[in-house]
Amino acid sequence: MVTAYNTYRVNEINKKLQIAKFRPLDIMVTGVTGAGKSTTLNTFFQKTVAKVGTGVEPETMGLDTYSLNNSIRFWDTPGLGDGVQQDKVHTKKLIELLYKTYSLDNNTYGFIDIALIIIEGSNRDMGTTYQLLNDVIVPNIQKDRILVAINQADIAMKGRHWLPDVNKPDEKLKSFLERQSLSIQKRVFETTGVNIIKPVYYSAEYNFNIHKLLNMIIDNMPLQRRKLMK
Ligand SMILES: Nc1nc2c(ncn2[C@@H]2O[C@H](COP(=O)(O)OP(=O)(O)OP(=O)(O)O)[C@@H](O)[C@H]2O)c(=O)[nH]1
Ligand SMILES: [Mg+2]
Repeated sequence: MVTAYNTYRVNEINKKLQIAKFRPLDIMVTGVTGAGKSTTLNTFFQKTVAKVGTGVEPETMGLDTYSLNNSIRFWDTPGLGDGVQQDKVHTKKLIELLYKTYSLDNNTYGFIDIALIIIEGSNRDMGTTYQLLNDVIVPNIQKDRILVAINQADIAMKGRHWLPDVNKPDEKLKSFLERQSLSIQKRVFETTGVNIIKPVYYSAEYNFNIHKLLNMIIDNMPLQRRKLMK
């Protein structure tokens, strides 16, 4: 299915990539298991089989990639919170992806440009999200390359106050989500020391606020290649 997201702000994206002198933008999508990472990407994009970009090719890492107009490539990753042993394996994979490099003009750069952390609207398993941030994300990628988004806005209040006919939250749920977004921003700062941009809330399942998620990414696209953390 081709959606309008394929062309959404595409000129701006391309302009930024021209300034940055690289393409595509590579985004690692992480979050606890069941947060809706895969659903989010399915909502956005067609799965890509074709390789994207020039010069820099991803190795197979057993991870699915999705791309938008040869401009932004998303890396779907397995979620944490499925058991200690699994988490160890998945954590290793995430860190490997964050340390995946490419060389250009005698410099080495990180392959992943942005880490996007997806949280569930119901706030289930926030402990695992903070663990993910503290153990995997924050030590291994620059703070200004970390974005957080809240999915499953429709069931944040257990399905109450969602208006299915118009596909959006009522005022109560909306203000709940607003408060939640601010409180997550605050708690992320308290727990990890990272001052994230206020998370957008959306519903991948019901295609609500997906543009806002894209806006957050496009507005915060880095204009430089990523140096590796020492
Ligand atoms: N109500 C609702 N359900 C959602 C939403 N997004 C995802 N889901 C459901 O949540 C479940 C998990 O979604 P996935 O996309 O598989 O989650 P994931 O983060 O990729 O999970 P892992 O691959 O296990 O890490 C599925 O049953 C989805 O249909 C949403 O916005 N609203
Ligand atoms: Mg998944």
